[in-house]
Amino acid sequence: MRKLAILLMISVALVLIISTTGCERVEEIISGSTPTLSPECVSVTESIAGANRPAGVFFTNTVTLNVPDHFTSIVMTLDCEGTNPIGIDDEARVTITSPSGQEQVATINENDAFGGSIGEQWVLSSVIDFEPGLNQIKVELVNVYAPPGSNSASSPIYIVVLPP
Ligand SMILES: [Ca+2]
Ligand SMILES: [Ca+2]
Repeated sequence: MRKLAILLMISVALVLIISTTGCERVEEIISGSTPTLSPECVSVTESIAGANRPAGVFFTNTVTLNVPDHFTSIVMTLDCEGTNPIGIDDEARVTITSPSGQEQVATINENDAFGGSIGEQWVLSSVIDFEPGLNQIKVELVNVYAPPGSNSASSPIYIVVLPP
């Protein structure tokens, strides 16, 4: 009876050792398969529903973008695909701090009181000289025209580096 108990304990221990080793192997495979070719993409905000807000900044977020040595453009889009432009009522004030400490400011998606476009609407790299490395990007969404009713809103905003 005692021999049987010892045998049982040994087999339980063996099963534990084998299953633990198996788990480690699975983890290794999962971390090893992480895709490395996808372009850099950071989320600034999910969509912000239309509402009546006073004129001024109604949303702020600061993100970090890793800019590679070579890229085609850096865009502000609805998702990480980098093809569908953002839409903001009214505009984004973007402040970029480069790795060297240089600060640049740009207004993106500006419009007049009738919705007509003014200036750069979504291609951030057309108005900002990006340095390779970690760039800090502060995005402030501004309600410029604030008539009665729904007067401020935003689509989702992602900042995407399009590779060469
Ligand atoms: Ca706009
Ligand atoms: Ca507005």
